[in-house]
Amino acid sequence: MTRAELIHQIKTKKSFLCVGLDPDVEKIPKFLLSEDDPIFEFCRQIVDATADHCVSFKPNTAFFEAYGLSGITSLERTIKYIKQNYPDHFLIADAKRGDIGNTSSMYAKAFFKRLHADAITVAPYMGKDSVLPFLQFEKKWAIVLALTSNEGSSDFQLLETNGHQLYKEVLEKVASWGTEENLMFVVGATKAAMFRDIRSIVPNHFLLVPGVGAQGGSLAEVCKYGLTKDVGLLINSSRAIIYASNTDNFAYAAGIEAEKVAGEMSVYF
Ligand code: NUP
Repeated sequence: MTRAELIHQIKTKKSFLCVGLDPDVEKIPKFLLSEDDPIFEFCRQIVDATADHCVSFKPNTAFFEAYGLSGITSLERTIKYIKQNYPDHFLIADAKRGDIGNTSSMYAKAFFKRLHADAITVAPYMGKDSVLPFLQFEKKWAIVLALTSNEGSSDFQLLETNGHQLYKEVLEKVASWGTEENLMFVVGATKAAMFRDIRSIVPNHFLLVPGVGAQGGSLAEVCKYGLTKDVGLLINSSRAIIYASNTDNFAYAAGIEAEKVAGEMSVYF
């Protein structure tokens, strides 16, 4: 998907919500467990119920890989279902890959060619040759971790280096490896106070922002400095939406929750 297509979707829907698909058999409604593929069935129903209110879906691969081969099949089926039924939604594989160049090339092939994801999250720790292979595919995106939402983000990302914090070095350097058409950054919603600094380094890049909902980040705080003229934000919420209820009406409840977040976003248009 191109940047222009993504922006068009966002402006048409007045939403920059990304629904995170983090399926967990311990948490999904029990009645789904009798299905042949409960994980896929859960995701399918969540996708159908929330698609009108979001512009993006983000399956986190860990929640599929945890079930081995059947989990990988559920992931493939989920992505295929989204691509077939909601081709205008931006599909992010949250896999946080990155390795020596030839290995990263295989990861890129796996997620872009085999799974047909639009984007993959990438850890920048191994440097330029580990990130570049993800930037070689037309209309595909690398979303590089800059300042993550978790507590441990301060262990490395906030360390002073070259006169500023490491995450700023990541933003500056990685931005020079790609373009605003194929590169985004992950910045946690729990780090809203830092968005002003972040926008001074990457004024136009899209930011994928997890951490609202279950992790307590504030949409309004993120928007204050994070929004650009092209919106420039994809705000992810996973648990708060997909586990809004675990009754028979779980999908409906997820839809209501997604609609609520999208409603909060609509005031910015
Ligand atoms: O910094 C990050 N924080 C984060 O939570 C980068 C991420 N990719 N994530 C992911 O976003 C996390 O692994 C999970 O899939 C989702 C947030 O889920 P929730 O807290 O909204 O349930």
